[in-house]
Amino acid sequence: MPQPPTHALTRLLPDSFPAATVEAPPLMPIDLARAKGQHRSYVEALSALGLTVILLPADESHPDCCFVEDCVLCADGVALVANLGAASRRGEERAVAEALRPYLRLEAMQAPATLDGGDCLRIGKRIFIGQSKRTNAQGLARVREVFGSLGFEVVSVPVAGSLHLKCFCSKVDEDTVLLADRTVSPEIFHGLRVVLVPHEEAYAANCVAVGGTALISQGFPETERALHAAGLRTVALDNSEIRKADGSLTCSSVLF
Ligand code: CIR
Repeated sequence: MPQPPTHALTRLLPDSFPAATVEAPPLMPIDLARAKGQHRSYVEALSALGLTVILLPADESHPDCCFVEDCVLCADGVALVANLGAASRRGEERAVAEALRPYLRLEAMQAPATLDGGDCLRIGKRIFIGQSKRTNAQGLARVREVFGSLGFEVVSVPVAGSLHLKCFCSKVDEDTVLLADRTVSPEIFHGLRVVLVPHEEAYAANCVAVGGTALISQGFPETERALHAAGLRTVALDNSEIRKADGSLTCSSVLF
């Protein structure tokens, strides 16, 4: 079984963050100072989970650079460095890869393969890969090539109507997935305990859980209740400004 993470890689928000790539412009513009404050609280919360936090400097030429999750898929001592699905984001992965090099064996991905880490959900020895606008069949094939030989089963999951797979599901522990109702069939996760979140709270199905504590987005009471009923402690974080840039909680860290 994969080892629990000991480290969290994060990256500061650049001042250019309000120009982040978005599916639709937010109703209210991003408040940069608040966004930075929310990111600081997130980093502190990761540290309080017992993780050693690595904080990379921001890259002003990449407004989305804080969303480090998308740059890499890590499992069992290997980091597959992504060819990011959004052309505007390509290049973000370089600093992330260099920061991981001392800890993990790096593997590369070449075009036409594309992949965003937000489409990658590893639970136990299975890796679920969302097939979205950002992650294509060649990206999936590269994941199979790299991680199949390490004993992982790689499962393709169609993603329509959401940016990434993890916009509506995430790992709670090695036996449990948090999933928003009426997104994909729970059958995809056969053998796992599925904690269901009401469809209206789909955003909160993206949590960062380590050692029985889940960081969740603030303002989603049903999700909090469901996680408590499943035996988890929760820490609710205000993620409202990050959300305006289509970010969730997992996207701002790489756990390894
Ligand atoms: C993007 O569109 O790529 C960024 N604005 C948001 C990325 C969020 N990433 C994630 O949830 N893994």
